[in-house]
Amino acid sequence: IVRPFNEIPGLWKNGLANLYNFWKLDGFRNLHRIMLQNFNTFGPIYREKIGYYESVNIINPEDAAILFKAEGHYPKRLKVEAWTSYRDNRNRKYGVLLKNGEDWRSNRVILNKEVISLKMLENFVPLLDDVGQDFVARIHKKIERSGQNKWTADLSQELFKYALESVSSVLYGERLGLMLDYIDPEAQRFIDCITLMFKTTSPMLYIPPTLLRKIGAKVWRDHEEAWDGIFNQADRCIQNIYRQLRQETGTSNKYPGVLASLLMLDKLSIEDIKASVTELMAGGVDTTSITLLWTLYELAKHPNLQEELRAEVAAARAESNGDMQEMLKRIPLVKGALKETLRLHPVAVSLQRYIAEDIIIQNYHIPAGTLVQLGLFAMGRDPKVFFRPEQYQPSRWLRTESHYFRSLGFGFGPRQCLGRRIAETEMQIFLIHMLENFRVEKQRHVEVQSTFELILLPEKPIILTLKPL
Ligand code: HEM
Ligand code: 2DC
Repeated sequence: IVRPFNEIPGLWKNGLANLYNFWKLDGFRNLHRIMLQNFNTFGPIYREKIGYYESVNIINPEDAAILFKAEGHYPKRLKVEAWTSYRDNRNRKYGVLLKNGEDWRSNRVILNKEVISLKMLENFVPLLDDVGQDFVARIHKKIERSGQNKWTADLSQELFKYALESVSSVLYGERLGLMLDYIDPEAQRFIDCITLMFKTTSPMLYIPPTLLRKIGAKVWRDHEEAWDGIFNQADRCIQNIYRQLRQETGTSNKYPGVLASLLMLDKLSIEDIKASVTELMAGGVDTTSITLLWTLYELAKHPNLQEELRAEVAAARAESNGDMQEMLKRIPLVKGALKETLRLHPVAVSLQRYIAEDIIIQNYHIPAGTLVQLGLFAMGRDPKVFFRPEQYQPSRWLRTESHYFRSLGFGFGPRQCLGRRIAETEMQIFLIHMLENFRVEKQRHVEVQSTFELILLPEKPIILTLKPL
């Protein structure tokens, strides 16, 4: 017999009291740990209301399958009101990230061909390979200048620049020059604005931004300023390409980048193109850079694994005569390492959908329209889902261990991450070049946890040492 919605365990009766307790637990930064704890207390399904944010939470891959089968024709995620409010106030269009319904679908179908189709990889790979080579050259220079034949640092700023340079070269078909010694201060400001934008979003998941705006709260003002910085810089890059395109007469065979391709295709309005390209540029910085930082950290913790990966890369290089696209087909363990990083250190703490139809999960009835969240961080660490989840084991993704609804770091289905192919390729190329050039080491006995600033970030700086091979 199916139990009713109202009998799902959890704290969902008093949103304000729950918000107060959440705030006392420093929940704005501990969301992932609180979710983990809730699954321990209530079991594999619980209902929750914090402030005005209400959801049903699940953890099992089999239940995730039920959730995604009910996502409907127009899958819809949690509405991040801080992001929509900003655009509403500034009269800016939503891009694919924030659109819904038919408007989302028609834009997404066109963007898919230019951004996430496998066919585009042959265009992206040479651009990303160049950035990877320049990054390695930059690190060699740092090592030389240190005079110690090694370089010890918090690599996050370097990785932000690598990520922005990579995604920009794909979007605009040209380089920003972030691998040089002196970089455009506007580009640095763009990077800082993205971090601030994410950080100021998380409290506004629970407290309506319109309210915070009315009372002139600092968090809203900072948020607005961060998006202003992001849009201004993206506008400058977009205008620049737009101008070049109008002046150009001859046709060259060179791949012109995602933006120019979309403009020439002429299937989306210029305003729609601008909105989505801005989101792609902003979405392409902290996500991949932090995932790479966590991967280097894990490789530093596991020197034998690091050597195994290096051997795989060397063999792939030899077999493919240095052709990068061929190489990418021969590095299953490197790809497993990236999956393993996203299992233990996912960018997104959860995946969510407003379900399009009634479903039954764990024998509870859940009505259509409910926000259902899959706890991705919690699932990645659940011993019922992953054998010895605390161990970083890239090879688990090569073995017969079930992968069914377990590799969800980029989301699922037609609403999954649009930047996925760019992100994966950029990260694989990065690891290839790093493994071919440096040994990564860390100080002993330093464990780093995650903190929630809308995306999950390392709670303190990760200090690594790079030594030339
Ligand atoms: C959406 C993860 C990198 C742009 C998403 C979602 C996740 C995600 C979980 C939600 C998917 C869903 O609801 O099913 C990641 C991870 C990344 C990454 C783990 C890197 C390690 C990127 C990059 C870009 C990007 C590099 C841009 C080039 C987007 C956009 C969406 C999205 C535009 C919204 C798509 C839509 O609503 O149709 N990402 N992402 N992401 N991501 Fe990423
Ligand atoms: C954060 O409870 C926790 O890819 C919330 O590149 C639920 C939630 C909703 C939407 C998620 C968000 C979480 C984490 C960050 C995500 C976002 C959707 C897209 C975004 C996963 C899980 C991200 C990082 C995009 C951001 C692009 C943007 C800055 C232009």
